[in-house]
Amino acid sequence: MGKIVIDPVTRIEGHLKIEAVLDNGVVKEARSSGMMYRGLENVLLGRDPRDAARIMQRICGVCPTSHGLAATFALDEAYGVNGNIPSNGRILRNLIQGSNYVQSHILHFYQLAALDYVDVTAVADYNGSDPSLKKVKEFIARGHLGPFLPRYEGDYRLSKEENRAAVAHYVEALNLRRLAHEALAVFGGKMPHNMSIVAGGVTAEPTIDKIASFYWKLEQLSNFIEHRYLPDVLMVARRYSDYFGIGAGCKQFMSFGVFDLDHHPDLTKRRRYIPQGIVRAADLKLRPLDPNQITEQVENSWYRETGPVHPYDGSTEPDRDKAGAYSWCKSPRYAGEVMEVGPLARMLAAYAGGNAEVKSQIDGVLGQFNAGPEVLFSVLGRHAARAIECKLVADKLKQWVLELQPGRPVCAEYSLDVNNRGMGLHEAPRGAIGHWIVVEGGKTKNYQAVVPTTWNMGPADGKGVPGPVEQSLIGTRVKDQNNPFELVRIVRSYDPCLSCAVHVVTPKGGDLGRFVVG
Ligand code: NFE
Ligand code: MG
Repeated sequence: MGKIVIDPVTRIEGHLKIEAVLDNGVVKEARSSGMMYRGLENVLLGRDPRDAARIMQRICGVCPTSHGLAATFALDEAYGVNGNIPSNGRILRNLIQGSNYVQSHILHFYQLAALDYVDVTAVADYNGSDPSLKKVKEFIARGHLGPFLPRYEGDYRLSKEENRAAVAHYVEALNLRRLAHEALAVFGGKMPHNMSIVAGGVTAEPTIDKIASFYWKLEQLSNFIEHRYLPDVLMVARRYSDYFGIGAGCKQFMSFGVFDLDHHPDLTKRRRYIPQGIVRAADLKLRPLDPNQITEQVENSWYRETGPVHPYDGSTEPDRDKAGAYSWCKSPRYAGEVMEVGPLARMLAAYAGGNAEVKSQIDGVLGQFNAGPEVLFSVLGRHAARAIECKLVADKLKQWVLELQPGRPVCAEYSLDVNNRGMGLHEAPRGAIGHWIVVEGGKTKNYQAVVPTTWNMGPADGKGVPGPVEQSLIGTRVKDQNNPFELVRIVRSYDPCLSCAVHVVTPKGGDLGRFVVG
């Protein structure tokens, strides 16, 4: 028996610790711990509810748009405008959110995950004229492996030329990510933390020059995704094809659906480009989602015990001394069950829901590997799903921006003085995101957010069932315990973001207590 502790796992967002107990080189037990308490607490209580769409974005600089939009969907319902968002408002929300997807997926592959497969030191003796590679070579010559660390040794499988090409794309990706931020800002005002998405619609007016500017940026992004990102993922998949059989996880998937195609007031009935629902590996059927089945529990989390509670009734009272607890993440469950969320869940939902574009892309990739859908439940399945989604979303954005109608309304009117509540469900780049707000006398009375990384990285629940990442780690053979490539490749395939997961909003106020972390 041996134990591997990776703390922190770097090249992700936020502070994550992974512990794996090995028996004969195979992971027998695994723990995923959110290690940073953030304390973005209590700020919404008693405030104008509309502030949620701005303040909740501060949970995370990577996916603020998703939090802003989840808050806005909840506000749409609370203000009773959820059925009359103008078409321009709906489309502009999709464009702002979609730009963030594209940026986030490119970031995940190149800057975060690729270096588990691409050996950056292949550039150390580069003598050619590519300016990006010359720059990286200078970095290495100064003795700085800086942003490329940490790296393990012994399982880099690409040729020197492949490594160098991928490193050049790493640098190119930085520029393309900036372009995606600029695309978001065309209608969102700025990134991070857009100022445009508000209850009722958006504040940005579509104009011909903005439409052209957005389209041109997406054209370049779509080219990069098609000619760099997708081929690079496939190259990694060919060289590391054993990772189609590693990191399966819970094999139950949930999507809240994203990119509205109509204005149905009920979010569970709204038509969305990526559909809502539950998919299990066993039959790949899309089943409807009942938001009342969502609960969070804190059996193994550093919060005062409450049992499973629906987010409308949720609370967040830290208890750092709680016996047996090991994470600042809670354990969200759907109908009491673990669910994996993220691009793989969404692509499976779209695949099972009969989306022809998704089906053709996924079948195309599977065909290249002579494999059936079962290989999708894996490290490489997650990377492939993310890249395919990135391509499809970029292409859709180009189509949707041309559906805008300059001069037509972007926002609906509504009264601020309400007693109501609202639920905002959609999908952040990393998966299903939900915000729940209770408004009384025109002020925020209660607020809860349940986010993707909590679903994926959360600890075991009260029944002892481990979270999705923990399940992915258990049963994995680690070839070299000093270089646990398998473990970090599994964890990073989920694209974890701990700053999203440990946001800590206390709905009822009160003392948050004293914290000792570490
Ligand atoms: Ni901080 Fe986030 C996304 C959300 S993940 S990146 O995508 O919500 O928990
Ligand atoms: Mg929460």
